[in-house]
Amino acid sequence: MRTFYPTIEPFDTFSLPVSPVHTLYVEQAGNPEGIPVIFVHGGPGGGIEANHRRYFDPKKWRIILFDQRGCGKSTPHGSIAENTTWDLVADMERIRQKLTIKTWHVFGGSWGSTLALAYAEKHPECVKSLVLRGIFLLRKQEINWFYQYGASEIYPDAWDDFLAPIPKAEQGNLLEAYHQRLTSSDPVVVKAAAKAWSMWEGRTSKLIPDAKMIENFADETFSYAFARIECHYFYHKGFFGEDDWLLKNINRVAHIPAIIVQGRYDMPCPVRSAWDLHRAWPQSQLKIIANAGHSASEAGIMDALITATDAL
Ligand code: STX
Repeated sequence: MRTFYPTIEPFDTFSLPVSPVHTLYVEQAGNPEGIPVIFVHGGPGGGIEANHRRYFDPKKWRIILFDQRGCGKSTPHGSIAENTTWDLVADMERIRQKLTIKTWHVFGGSWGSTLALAYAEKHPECVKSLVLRGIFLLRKQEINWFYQYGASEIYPDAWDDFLAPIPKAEQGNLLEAYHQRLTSSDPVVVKAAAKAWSMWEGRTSKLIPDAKMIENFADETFSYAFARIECHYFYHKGFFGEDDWLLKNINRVAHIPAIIVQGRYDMPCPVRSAWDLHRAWPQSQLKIIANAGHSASEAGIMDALITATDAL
């Protein structure tokens, strides 16, 4: 089984203003002369971590990572103004141009798979390959599964805590109820809702619960951006206009080599979506990990992801 490459520090970090509101944090690690790869993090609102650099051989790759609008070290923290899928796609182009990179490989998991696909379908000529994990197409059925009914049947204990901040009368539409609270002008209301929203995902993201990871999801600063930005994107249906936008436009990336890695027991992003994507995109390679959930750091998922980046 492949495991993480050694810890590395970035050789370059910078701030990139991308709109009157937002400035992004961007970093480069690995080999400055290496093959460019852009790492697309999850959430939306999750931010990058030092371990995200470790899915790539640092001798081979020029690894580019950035915090998407409103999260991690990007500013303003938790802002949902001027923050849509298409803003983030445009930001990736801004980063590519700023670094004078012609084409790059794109690596993303969970929401990172959503954004990577949206980017590739808009700018296929810039994309050399896609490595996608924990496929999330942001369709109504996926939002409903995780935030209304489905995953609730497998984690009823964690689900009760997710319901707790919402009165019974509003539980028929939890996305709406959470959206209202996460955009409230009362910081106490926002804070409680953000923690409950984020904990639900933290508690369901690994096949075997991981106390350290759950603690990270509960963190006040992290959960504020993560919950507000996720809920904003999901409430607006990912800004896709059509439920099936990513699948309908798959022909635009059909020729690009793609590896899909998916945990069989992924709760936030059930394997159905990886299957639907693979069926719509026969040239893609799908690897279902029999003993894994959602997280990129689970052993089988990590093994498949590093095997994939080594093979490219
Ligand atoms: N939301 C799942 C997602 O993108 C659809 C995601 N889950 N956890 C993460 O992202 C982080 C580990 C990046 C926080």
